[in-house]
Amino acid sequence: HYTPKKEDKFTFGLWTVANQGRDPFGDVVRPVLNPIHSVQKLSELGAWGVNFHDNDLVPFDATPAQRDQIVRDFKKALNDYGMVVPMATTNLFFHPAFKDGAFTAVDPSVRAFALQKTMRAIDLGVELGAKTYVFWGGREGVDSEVSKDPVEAVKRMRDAINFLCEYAIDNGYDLRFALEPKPNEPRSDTYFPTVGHMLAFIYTLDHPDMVGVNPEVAHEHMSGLNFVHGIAQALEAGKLFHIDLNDQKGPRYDQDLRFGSESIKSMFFLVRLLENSGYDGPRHFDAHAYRTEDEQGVWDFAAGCMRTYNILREKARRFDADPAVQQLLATVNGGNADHIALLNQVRSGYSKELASKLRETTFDPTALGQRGYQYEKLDQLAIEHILGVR
Ligand code: GLT
Ligand code: MN
Ligand code: MN
Ligand code: MN
Repeated sequence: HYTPKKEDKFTFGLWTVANQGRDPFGDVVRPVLNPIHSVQKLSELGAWGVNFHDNDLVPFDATPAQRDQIVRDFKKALNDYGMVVPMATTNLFFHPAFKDGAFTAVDPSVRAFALQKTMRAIDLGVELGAKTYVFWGGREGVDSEVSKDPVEAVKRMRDAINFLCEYAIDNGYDLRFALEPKPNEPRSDTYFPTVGHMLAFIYTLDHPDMVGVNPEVAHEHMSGLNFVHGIAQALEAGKLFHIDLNDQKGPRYDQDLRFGSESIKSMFFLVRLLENSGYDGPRHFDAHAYRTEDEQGVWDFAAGCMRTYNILREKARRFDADPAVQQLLATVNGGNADHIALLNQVRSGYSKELASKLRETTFDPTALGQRGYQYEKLDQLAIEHILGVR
């Protein structure tokens, strides 16, 4: 039952399996993958859908007639192989025109061109069924602080997102936007570097309800942050519109490793959180195969991402069902009944009576300081589940 099924809602970016292994020090190592071939292979492996940048599907310089032919063929492939396109996005980072960014570039022609390219890419995504539209900052940032006014950059990003929200509404599109943070790379500093920065920005927009986040494991780890906590805050705010699953070794360059291949413990808690939260969006993988792999290695990579997710999901279920875990968790979360009642009132809202009740309550800080929390025992149980001995 680790075998991926459509109802698991696994998706891959066309750019992930088609990654040819180019890096700053070496050229491509794998041939171009035809998007239709990727759709077929991913479907056979049990994926639910694919996502794409405009130019993963339609080349940057395609004519309108070529575009329409590509869309027709791709639609047929989706239909033939029973695949969906839940998300789409824009490539605003590859072409040299975007070397200083897109929506925040200093050159007004670049900023206006970026809006035009995104409107067209939104049309393309919606035509193929996308319900979520991702904005990854790409080159929105600086190498030298002298180059841009960082306050103006925030305003420019807001102008762009507000305008594009209106564009989607005006066209009657059933579409939500998901903003994807990353702290650096390809620029040495990117604006809106973390989930927290993005969440704060969203509430300054004209349509905050339409906009959420698309956090990526590797990107938060690059900032040295706890990904599970970032996801929890996004979920609690109703803002987890999409998620980019992969893995990463510490705060380095963006490694986009196979999901669950490195940070096994935090990925266990991530999957447990996602599954228990009722999140029902795509489980999207934004990762790629090692540069050492040939095409077969790419499909091994894709199968591995999905299989590891399902293994962790099963482990999380068993962990939560383990009586020893349940008993310890109940003990840990229990406590003084009067104080529980007080705190329930705190959550329901302030009152003068409650404030004076709280002021008059007596506590025993010495006893509180002497308490043992049994987290060693609890954590060891988690480790034993993860390592497969329970
Ligand atoms: C690129 C980037 C990813 C983004 C993709 C969407 S493109 O691969 O590294 O993190 O999610 O633009
Ligand atoms: Mn990503
Ligand atoms: Mn990444
Ligand atoms: Mn990436």
